[in-house]
Amino acid sequence: MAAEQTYLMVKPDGVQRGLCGDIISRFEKRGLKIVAMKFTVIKKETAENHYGEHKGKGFYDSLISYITSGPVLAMVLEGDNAVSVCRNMMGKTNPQEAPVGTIRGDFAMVTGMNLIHGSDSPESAKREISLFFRPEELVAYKRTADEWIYE
Ligand code: DAT
Ligand code: MG
Repeated sequence: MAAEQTYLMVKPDGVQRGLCGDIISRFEKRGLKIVAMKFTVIKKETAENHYGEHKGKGFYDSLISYITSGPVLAMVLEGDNAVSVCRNMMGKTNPQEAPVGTIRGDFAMVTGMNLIHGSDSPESAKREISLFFRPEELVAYKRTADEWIYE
């Protein structure tokens, strides 16, 4: 098992709709390890940094106001190929194209309210984790269940 970390975030619609527990639960049950978690309202500057790749696109302004409109649940999860495993669990960006069984495919209807963010590559994960967490906020511990999750 090569431990990889990824950044996940339940967006303001997920928090307001009371879906944090369901979403965390899916990742926990799959076998992802929780390394850090934070409930916070994102500052505009941080949001602009986080979504820098989308600056200039038509949806950028509404994306920034949506992601800063209320609290989010930010987390770092760890596991074998955690980035792609979590992306697959989230489903496509447009929830109407996301398969049933994914988070977006089960709980969301439109791209602008698609409930969850997840890093799209290990490089993005490193960048996003450092944007939202200080190194000492990542908790290193042995999880006894690992021997029943990984061969
Ligand atoms: P993802 O969140 O699946 O990584 P992304 O990085 O392409 O998708 O876009 C970031 C967010 O921006 C996405 O979750 C919702 C919003 N977004 C992307 N494309 C959009 C579009 N065409 N119209 C409205 N919002 C969009
Ligand atoms: Mg993205």
